Amino acid sequence: MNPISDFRSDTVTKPTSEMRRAMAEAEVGDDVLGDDLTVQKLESLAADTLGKKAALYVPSGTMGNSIAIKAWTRELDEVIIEARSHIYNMESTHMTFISRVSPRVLTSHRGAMDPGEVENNIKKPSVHLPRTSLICIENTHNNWGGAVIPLENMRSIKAIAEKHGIHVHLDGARLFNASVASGVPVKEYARMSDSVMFCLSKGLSAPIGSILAGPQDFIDLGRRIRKALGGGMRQVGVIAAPGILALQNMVSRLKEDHMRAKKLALAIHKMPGIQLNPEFVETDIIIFGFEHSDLAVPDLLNRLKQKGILALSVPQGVRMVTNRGIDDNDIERTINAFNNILHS
Ligand code: TLP
Repeated sequence: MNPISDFRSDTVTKPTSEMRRAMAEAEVGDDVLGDDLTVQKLESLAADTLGKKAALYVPSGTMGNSIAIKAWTRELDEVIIEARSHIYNMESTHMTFISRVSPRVLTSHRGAMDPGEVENNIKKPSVHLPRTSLICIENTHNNWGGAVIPLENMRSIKAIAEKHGIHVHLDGARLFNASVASGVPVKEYARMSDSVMFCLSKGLSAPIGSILAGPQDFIDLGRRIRKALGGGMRQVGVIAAPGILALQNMVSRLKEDHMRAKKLALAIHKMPGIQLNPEFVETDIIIFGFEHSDLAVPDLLNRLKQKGILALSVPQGVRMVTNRGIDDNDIERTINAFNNILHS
């Protein structure tokens, strides 16, 4: 058993020894000058995987989303975005800070915005009104407990966007989780948006980096914006090399994370204080409400921590994410710990 069962995120995954070897042996060059063959290999593999024309390696998902919004919008524009989305809630306000656009925040059914409501909120600019230039979708949806947004929902929103001549950006930090859980190929999801960001550094286990993919002129502009944000990197192959292995070898294992999350959810959902519908645990994220007569969320987290189990407090209650560092023994230990804390 691992000394610590770390469920705080799938970002806590460490590179495999194969990844570390690839880092040591990576062919590198100055990427700002266009010389790094390893990052070029990663970018073209990522573009092919998503069925997009071009891709850009960026240090983080947040930078990928920031670049996308900056590239698709102009100052004074408005962006339609879901109320619990990561971009709106957890990316330090780059929409207003970097792109100087305002969010039009819509509620949703477990992360899926209603297409009719999306259409009703698209504005043509006037002396009073901003221009709507972009719709952002998140799949899987982190703050909705890793919910998979149905392809049909994305298709309807894309059709509306096309009708009104506006773009769709997909925050697909965990797009491969969505694909593994639903059986829908990533290319299909990617077709429902103009640009896609996905993270190599979460369940796919690479240490650093995300990909932004889209049309060639969008990526050319994105490369300039990345430089302006300080994200132009030099011998970047050292960190891009594990990203190649992440895409080649790590996608199929995500189903193990999903199975373990489901197993944990099924085991704990009826315990005192826990408010969780295990049917809603579709991928690697479990978010549950917690209302207990003797324990508040911080108490529960402390008691778990004393037993070597790490989880996070979120506005909805508690978040636990399975990842490559969690095995079946960690799940058993965690179920026992919950039993012990909540039934004593
Ligand atoms: N999410 C992180 C934290 O920020 C909460 C996590 O541990 O889940 N989009 C989505 C849907 C994300 O979940 C995240 C990271 C990002 C974008 C940003 O990626 P990074 O952390 O690489 O900037």
